[in-house]
Order: sequence, then structure tokens, then C-alpha cells
Amino acid sequence: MTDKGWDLKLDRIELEKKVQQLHQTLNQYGHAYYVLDKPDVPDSVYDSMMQELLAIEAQYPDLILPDSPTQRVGGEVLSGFGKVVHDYPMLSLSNAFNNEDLREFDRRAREAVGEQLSYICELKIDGLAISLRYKEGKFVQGSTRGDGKVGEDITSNLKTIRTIPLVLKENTTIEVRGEAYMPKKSFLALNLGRDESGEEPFANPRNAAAGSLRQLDPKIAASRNLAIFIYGVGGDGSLYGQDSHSDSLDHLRTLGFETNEERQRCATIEEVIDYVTTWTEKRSSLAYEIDGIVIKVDRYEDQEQLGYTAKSPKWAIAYKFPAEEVMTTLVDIELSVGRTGVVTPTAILEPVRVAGSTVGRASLHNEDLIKEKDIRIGDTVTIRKAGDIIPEVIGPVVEQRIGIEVPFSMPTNCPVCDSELIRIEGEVALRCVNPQCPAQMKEALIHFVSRNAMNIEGLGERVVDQLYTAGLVHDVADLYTLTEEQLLALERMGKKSVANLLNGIELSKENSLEKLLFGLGIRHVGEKAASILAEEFETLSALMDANLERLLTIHEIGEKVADSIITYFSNEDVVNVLTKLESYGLNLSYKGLRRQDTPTNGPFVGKTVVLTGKLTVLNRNDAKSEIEALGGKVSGSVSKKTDLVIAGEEAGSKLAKAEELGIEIWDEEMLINALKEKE
Ligand code: 1X8
Repeated sequence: MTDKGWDLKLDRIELEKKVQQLHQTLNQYGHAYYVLDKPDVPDSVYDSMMQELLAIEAQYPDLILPDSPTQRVGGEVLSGFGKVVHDYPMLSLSNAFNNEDLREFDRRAREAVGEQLSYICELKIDGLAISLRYKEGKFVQGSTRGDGKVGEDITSNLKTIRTIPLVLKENTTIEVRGEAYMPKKSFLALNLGRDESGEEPFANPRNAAAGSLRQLDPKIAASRNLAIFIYGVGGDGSLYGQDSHSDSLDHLRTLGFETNEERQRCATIEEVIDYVTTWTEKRSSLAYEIDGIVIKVDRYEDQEQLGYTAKSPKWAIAYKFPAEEVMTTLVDIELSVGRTGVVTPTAILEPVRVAGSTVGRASLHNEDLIKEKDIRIGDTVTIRKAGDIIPEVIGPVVEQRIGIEVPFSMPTNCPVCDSELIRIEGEVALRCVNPQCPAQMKEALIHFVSRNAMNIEGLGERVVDQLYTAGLVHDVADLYTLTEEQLLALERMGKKSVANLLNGIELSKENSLEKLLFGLGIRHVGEKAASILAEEFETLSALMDANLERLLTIHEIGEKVADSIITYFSNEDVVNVLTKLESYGLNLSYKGLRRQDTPTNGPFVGKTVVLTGKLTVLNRNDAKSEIEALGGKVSGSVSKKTDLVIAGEEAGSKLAKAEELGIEIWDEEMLINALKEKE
């Protein structure tokens, strides 16, 4: 070093050598500091070396190598994430929820491999599954789990995680798996900062970690203090000469990875249960969140004997800690009327934090359930999130009653149209059967235009509401009479969105019959039944002419569905609407499309989704991670690339833009239904 700063007047060869040296030393110091927690040198030494390397790289950008320790601070902003096909699929684990499940797992394992078997118990880190590829000792690519087969390339973000070695201690080519997470302390600090700057806090460390790694600007991930535990290799450790999972973990540690050191070998399932019990009690003392315990058969030979199911290894199981339950006050019970007239009660709660987010509403399912559990307005109730996402009331805390609680009874009349509610035999739900009920009519319209039904672009819930309120549309046939003039008179409807909408309506006339059949909302006729019927009868009139016996000849159509179809088409109003649809030029025949035109893994696969407005039941971050877990990409802004907008209450400009662009729009209930279907 000279007094003018670092001496950069070395020749090229010397420079390259210098850079290499700096890499090696900085990587070694970094490992000692971040992974081993035992610094070799004072911070100042590390810092000044890093400055030296940065200075060289600033002057000679061609010397910035992908594995330079400077890359930890986050390089260029990306325009998107590439896809990574995993060499070995990233499987999920089957779950155990109690000791009996664990004993059952043990019985099967022993049956298959015999008594010599032993287990390794490890903490189940509540983070994000990650795969890291190393080529000849150098970190070359890191990715998310994705759908297990294909993940997203988040290499730049992962490089910012200090506990991911950029260079290994050996020149190995290896793929390792682990869980990226945010330590509790970092999470609390991050949320404090977000609160102060008016940003929405993250619901939990897992969401914060996932959110950080999904940023296109690696500087954000670099600022988030993430960490990783490596818990295995792609394929298994036998590829690298190990005989057991525990040996492989030791090997991973010698290569420079951070492995979790709380693991324990257990010879019997009772020892496993002891480990589970211990950590159920001790989990809050950890610096990071865990959501369960992973139990693996140790020896690879034994693992091989046990093999795999389509989804998960048979030699491992994840014990999941029970969902967090909290108490709060049931302030009121609100009623809503759905498309089929079913009146559903929703609990209005004193807002309370549970499983990382604030909950103010929860599903109560139906009246019977409220009666059965004797839930009263004013009660203290326990709640939890089913599947960690959908809030539900478990029951009242009877001991806390003070005598002012009011038993709930369903009204005798529809809260929207006031006609008498009916309980259909054999069903628990109460229904408004008034076909003119505004709530139902609106819901029916929304269903008719939705993507899986008539798929009318530009028609979301908000526009349906406007059309209905303005008296322009009462039944689905009225949609096909709308004029430019009528639409332009509506609020927030510009020339472009009107043209879009009219175009969408026009296009929908060409849909194959099954889309219409599903869209009509005939009870018990879902998408699948609609396809079967369309294929079988080919035209609407043939279906309408079919009697009960004929319908029952179709293998997949049972009595309930057949009855419902007969009842539906014997309604004069229905026939009138269908006649009108025909006169407006709708196609009423089957076009020979395949039943399921896009085989997918879930409702959001490959879709870009935008969440906007206030969600009242779900927590926004939860909703986001669920959508992502189901293969969707959640984006912050609406553009032509957006496939779906989920609009909560008081949604504003994003919703308007989505409508303008003719993007499909869902409300919160539709989202909940889609998530439930997936469970
Ligand atoms: C998931 C996780 C595993 C481990 C720890 N945390 C997790 N979240 C572990 O094996 N120690 S394994 C795993 C999986 O295979 N899906």
C-alpha cells in the first residue's frame, strides 16, 4: 500500500495472483466469522482487505470473478429469474402430526429393513428450500424448489448469503440442498424498520426470507441478513462415498457448509419421540424458527430398501408442530349470500395476531357448527389458521363467559332480499331460493364470466356490480345486449376498456358448450361434469331433452347431479334465458376440445398474479406465499403480462388498470375457494 492508496501499478499477472490471494483469504476469514462463529482476525483486517479487492475490481472490472467475495453485497439488477431443472427432484416429506403417526412410520420402516435401523432427527427449519450447485469446488448456481422439478435461478441473491461458501474446501462437483431462513432477530429488526417507513411488515420470517430471495435486485437480499442450513445432497451422499446421512452431513461440514448441529441419532422411535417432545418445548429458545422435526433413516442401504412414493421418500417423515391457537373475542357474526343462495356466517373478531399475522375475520362454516360448538356473540373464542393460512374458529372458552354472551341464530329471511330461507333436506346450509335475489344474481353473473366458465375478458366483479346496479344486466343473457353507449356511461369506463369488454363478450359467443354449461351454475355441475355432458350430448338442446334415465346412463353422472340437471332445465326462467342466448348468436354445441386444455399442477401455475386492496379474511403475505407455492408469480404492479388480479376491499388504481386491460379479476372469496380446493 502507498500513501496514495492501494498500489495498483502491478502488472497483469501479479494482479491476477493478488486477486486470487485476496479471494482465498477473504473466503477463509468469512467462513471462520460467519459459519464457525470464530473470527480468525479482527474485523478491521477483513474490512481493509475487502476494500483493497473492491479497489482493484473497480479499476479492472474484468477481474471481477463470479466467486469474488465482493459479490456478496449484491451485483446487477436482473430483469427476471431463469428456470433451473433440478438434477434430482426436490421432494417433499410426508407428515406426522402425533406420536402415533411416528410409531406407524417406525413399524413400516422396521418391517421393510429390520431391527438394525437407526434414525437421525433434525430440526425442521421454517424457511425456503434451496438447491446449490458447485462445479469443481466453485458455487455456480442456486435455485428455489419451485414445483420440485423446476425451480427459479436465484444465484445472485444466494451469493449474498454469507454462510453459502463461494468456494469449497475440495474441488468437488456437487449439488447440495438446504433451507434458507431469516434469523428471528433479523426479522424483528427488519419489520421494525418497515413499520417506521410505513411499509407493510412481513407476516413471519419465512415470508421475509422468501420475499428477500425473490427480489430482482440482489442488494435487497444482501441487506436482509439471511442464512442457510445445508441438510443434504442431491441424489444422496453415496455418490460422494458416504454410507449414511450422518456421514454425509459431516462431509458437508468439512466442505465448508453450515449444517445444523442440533441433530441426534436415535436407535428407537421412543427416543425420537423424546427428541420431538424436547424441541416442542425448547423451540422458542432458538435463534431461528422451526416448524417441526425431520426424521430420517440414517443408513443409505436402509433408505434404498424403503424407497420412494411418487411424492416423497419413504425413509423420512416430517413431524409438524401443532398450529398455534390464540384467544380473542367474537364481536359479531356477519352473513353473506353466495351464488347458490347459501347463506354463510363469518366471525368478526377482535383483531389478534396468530401464526404471524393479524386476523379479524374467520370462517364459521354453517349454523350447525355454531350450534354444535355453542359459539355465542361476545364469547372468548380460540382460533387458529387451518393449514397455516385460513383462519377458523375452534370453539368458545366457556369458562370465560360473564353472562352477556348472546347465542346466535340464523335469520329466517335472506339478509339481502328478505325472502324466506330454506333448509334443503340432507344439507346443513340455509339457502335463499329466490332466483331474483340480487346477491345471488350478481354472484351468478360473476361465475358466468369467470375464466373457467365463459372467460369474458374485461369483466370483473366490480364491473358486474356496476352493470347490475345500473339495471343494465339482470341475467346472463343481458350481457349480450350491452352497447358501447351504455357502457361508456358507467363510471371508470373509458373507450378502451369498453372496446375490450365488448370484444371479450363477442369472443365468448364462440366458446364450446362445456364452458357455457359450467358458467350457468347448475348445482352439482362443476367443470368436470360440464365437460362430460358436453362431450356426451354435443348440443344444448340434446341435453335439455334428456330424461333422468338417459342422464344416468352416463358413467360419471350420479343421481344427485342428474336430478339437479332435470330440475334446472324444467325452470321456465332458465329456458327463457337460454332461448335468448341462442337468439344472440351464442354457440351451443361441443367443439371437441379436450376436457382439460391445460394440464396443470394447480390453479396458479405459470400465472402472474397481482394482489390489491384490503383482504379481510386472509393475511396478504400468507395469500402471496400460498399463490407462489401453487406455482404463481406474485407481482406488485398490473401490466399486460398480468394474468389475474385479486382485488380485496377498496381496491383502487390497480383494479382500475386491470379492468382497463381486461385482466381476470377475483375477489377474496374466489381466492379462498381456489386455495381450499388445493388442500
Ligand atoms: C425440508 C427440511 C429438511 C430439514 C430441515 N428443514 C427443512 N425445512 C432437514 O432435513 N434437516 S428436509 C426437507 C425436505 O426434504 N423437504
